[in-house]
Amino acid sequence: MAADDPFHHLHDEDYARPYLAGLAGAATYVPVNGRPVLSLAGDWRLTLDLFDEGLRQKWFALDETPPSQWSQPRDYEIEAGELVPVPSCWNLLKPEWTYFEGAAWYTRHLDWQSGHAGERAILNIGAANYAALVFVNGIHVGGHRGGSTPFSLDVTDALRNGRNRLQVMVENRRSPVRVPMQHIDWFNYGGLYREISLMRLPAVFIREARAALLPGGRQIRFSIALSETVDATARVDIPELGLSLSIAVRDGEGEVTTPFTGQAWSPEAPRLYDAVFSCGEDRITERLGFRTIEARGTDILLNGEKIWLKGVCVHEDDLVLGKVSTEDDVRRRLRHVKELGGNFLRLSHYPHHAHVARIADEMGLLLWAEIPVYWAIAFDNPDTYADAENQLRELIARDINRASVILWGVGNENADTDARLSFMARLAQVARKADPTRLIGAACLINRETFAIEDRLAEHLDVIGLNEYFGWYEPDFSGLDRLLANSAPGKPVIVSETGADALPGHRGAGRVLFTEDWQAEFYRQQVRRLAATPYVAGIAAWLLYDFRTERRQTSFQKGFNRKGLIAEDKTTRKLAFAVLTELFAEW
Ligand code: GCB
Repeated sequence: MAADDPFHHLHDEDYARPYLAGLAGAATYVPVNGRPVLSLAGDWRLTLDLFDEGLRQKWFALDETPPSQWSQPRDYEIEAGELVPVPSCWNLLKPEWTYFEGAAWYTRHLDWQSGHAGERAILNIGAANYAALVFVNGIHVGGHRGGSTPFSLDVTDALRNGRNRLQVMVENRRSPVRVPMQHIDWFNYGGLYREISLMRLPAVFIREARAALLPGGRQIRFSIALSETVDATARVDIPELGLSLSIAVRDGEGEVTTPFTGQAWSPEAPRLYDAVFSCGEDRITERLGFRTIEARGTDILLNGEKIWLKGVCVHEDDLVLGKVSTEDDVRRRLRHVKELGGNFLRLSHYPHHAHVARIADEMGLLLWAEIPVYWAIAFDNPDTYADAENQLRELIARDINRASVILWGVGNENADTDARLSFMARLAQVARKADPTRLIGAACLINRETFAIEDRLAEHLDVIGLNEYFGWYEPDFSGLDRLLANSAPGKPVIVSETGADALPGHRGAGRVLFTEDWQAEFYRQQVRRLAATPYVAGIAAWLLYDFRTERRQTSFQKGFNRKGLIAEDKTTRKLAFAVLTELFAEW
């Protein structure tokens, strides 16, 4: 069939193949980190595309002649799209879009003038759930998969001086081979829901700049990687520490180690230092905290001293904004953890917005950051593995310099099969190699046969996360007593989830499910037992706020998971909030 046949696309089910190549990933990621950018936030045109007509018919290649001058009928017209704000989640923009799972085309124009010869134009997208394809002036410049990590595309060659058209196709279908897969306990928001911007960089730029306090806490190592394998001299300056060092770069990489004379970062004293990394004309800024974290025996040590992690889990979810996290919302979230008397937050179950770790650095909170290797991932699928590994590397690359992040989580509640073991052990190795300065963990399940905290993955982890719901999904606490007595994990255990649902205002005595009273009593029973168990180094209560999830449809739930200590309005505190505050103060 000839390609100029107007009906050709009706018979081509292989239409997506050309766009599988050119995916951005951790290796092509370029952090913004204080560089000047042209923000592309604001109004975009959005057209939903349930049947993938955009790729089938190549909507991106259409010119912009007005409809009155079309020589052939079309199914796409930029101006016919809805005007929507970016960042946003489309589900919350129109009632009829609430449950939309499919592709959608974002389009906007921008003016651009090229600068110095050799200059690169880098497009940064904070996140697009789940997959994205990017077109500049009708040219396919690349794509990305993974719904919560940032990516960068070099669009220099597709841009022209003057007016340019930028199109991003975002697609959020759930699928058994994605990460996460189709069965999740949260809402599947879609869209360009984090910042998007364009920046100019010199021909050779800083791809990565790291700073880490080495074990022992006496030396800092700075390292730098450039975009090209060249020799150069880079610099790092931290005026408050009196540091001004040059870094010899060979074949694009260099590092320098120097004594640390400052004050260590901790939740009680979250001391940050302004740092500048530079090389040639390129310059990035960072606010750095310096601390060590390690697991020794069954203890977790922060700056060499034992610490108990007391905290909560939280989803990135908002009644009005969905997955969009504003800075105010993040600050409120972290203030609530502080009010609980907590020092710890688990960012479940996927990478949260980059400013969470920045603000946690400032406010002094310790973070567990993870990728959505959740429940029944296609562990025997090599392409699924590649996607998960890339998401992990992108998360690490983005947050590598955040003092608040102490642990990389490689999965949540995955059955202990051989395929899962090799998949997740590999992820743990990747994380450890990419970042030897943090703990590696995963939220594990109980071994039901031995009724103990035993998981074959544990030997690859520094910290065992344990999700347990004795008193909620399991009727009483005797099982917890048995489990804790039966287990000798030999490593620190963080109870990475425990909790009970409560509908605000629903009251009752005894074990009446969905009451505030039972949720409060649940925490009394749990924390009493966990605090008395020497190998338990921390608790992350499930969870801070009620959140949307379509799996939950009783009259108590109505589309929400009600295990929040605070309702979905982020204001109404349940009884358990005060109870847990007291329990944390006593522990
Ligand atoms: C879990 C999951 C979490 C759920 C929670 C619950 O174990 O890890 O994603 O939302 O239980 O509320 O059942």
